[in-house]
Amino acid sequence: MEKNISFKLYFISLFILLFPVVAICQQQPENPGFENWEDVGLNVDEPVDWSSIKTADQYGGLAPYVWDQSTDAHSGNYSVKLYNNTVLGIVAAGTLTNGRVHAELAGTGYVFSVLDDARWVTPFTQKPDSVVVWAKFFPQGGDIGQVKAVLNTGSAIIPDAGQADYIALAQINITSQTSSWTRFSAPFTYFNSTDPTYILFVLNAANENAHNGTIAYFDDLQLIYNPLLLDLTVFLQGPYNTNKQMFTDLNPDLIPTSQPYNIAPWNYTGTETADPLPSPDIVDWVLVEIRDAVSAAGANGFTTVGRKAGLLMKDGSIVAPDGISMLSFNNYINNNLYVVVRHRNHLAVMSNFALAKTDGVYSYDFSTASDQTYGTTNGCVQLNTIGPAVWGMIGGDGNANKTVGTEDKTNFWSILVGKTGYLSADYNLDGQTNNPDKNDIWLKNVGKTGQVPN
Ligand SMILES: [Ca+2]
Ligand SMILES: [Ca+2]
Ligand SMILES: [Ca+2]
Repeated sequence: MEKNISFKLYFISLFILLFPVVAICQQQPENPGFENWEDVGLNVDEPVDWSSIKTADQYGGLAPYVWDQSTDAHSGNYSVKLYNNTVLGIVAAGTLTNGRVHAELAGTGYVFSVLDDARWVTPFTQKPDSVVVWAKFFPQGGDIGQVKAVLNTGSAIIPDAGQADYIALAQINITSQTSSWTRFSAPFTYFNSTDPTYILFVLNAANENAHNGTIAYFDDLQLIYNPLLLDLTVFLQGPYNTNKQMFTDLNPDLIPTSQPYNIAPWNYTGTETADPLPSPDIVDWVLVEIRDAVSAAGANGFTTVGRKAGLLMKDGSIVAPDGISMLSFNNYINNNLYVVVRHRNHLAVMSNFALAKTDGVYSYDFSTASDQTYGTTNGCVQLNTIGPAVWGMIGGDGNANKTVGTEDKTNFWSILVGKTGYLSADYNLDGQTNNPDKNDIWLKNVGKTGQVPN
């Protein structure tokens, strides 16, 4: 109780600190369920933000109807029905695009974006992992139903053997009759690291040499973004033992089964629990924060896009509350990803470098060098004296105010000394507050300040 009271008194001023968790939404296609339709002066309405060959840049008047609104929907009220149709002896393929159709009387039409006309272009800046559509398909003569999505820089067309201005392409092929609504997906293949500016889709009832009578129904187009997975390694000075291992003295009796960061100054309301604790190797809970910024210096608190509580293992890895999985975030990073790791009585650390993604996982090891931590030697401490240096988080901040100061002794350690439990002044995490916490941890660090940008 004493701890809680002093905590609250001390942190009145810190309550004003905000942790704005800004949700950067994952961009999706326009009108992806084909629920909204508009009269564009034709016998058949078009889905809003989509167009077909009657609104092509030329020959629209000659073109047959190859699309329709269908009440046979996967969800909602409508789907789009595309069908191959013959006029003047030529079979036109059922086609729909978020760009515009360029029609030719014979041979090679294509779809393209009209950059200065919102009807025929879709600005798009993110990098999805795959595209999904629900479809029913009734082919004739070997037709293949297709959905193609191209991330591009604005002048791309589909099809284009040279793939000019393509950044990524995803292509779904539906190769056989599919009588009930079925989910199809295809991954994006990225050709370079350029950021996209537009996305261009084309949905077709035929690949090439369309056969009359083929019908395709499409609904619920969706872009999929894989979860952001973190593989982090960090050590706490307090429980550090040797050889990149930490003691686990709080485990299992003293570590709470719910994440402990639901109080000031963290005010993290996540519902992570680990009951029972899934591993004897757990050292303690940590709070992991992801920031989306151009540079480390610019990665202040306002760039925070997500927070999760995780379990710190004795080998320095941080895992999800199940004790096995990597921490996972459903966030899209627009700029660069920086990671902050917080512990209840150590100074928080932030990655000095943007995290790189390898095989779908963002990995970062704070322990290998001091410059892995933002602020370098001001923000971390060397944990060993022999062998390759191991760097870790600075202990002794009992009131979690970003500074190891006198109050961490007088207002926390002095009050709790002699007590056993999960205590803020148990700086070496052995379950007791006593002289080693003061002499071995706090005293060595007094005056140090956390380097994570506010
Ligand atoms: Ca629909
Ligand atoms: Ca402090
Ligand atoms: Ca202790």
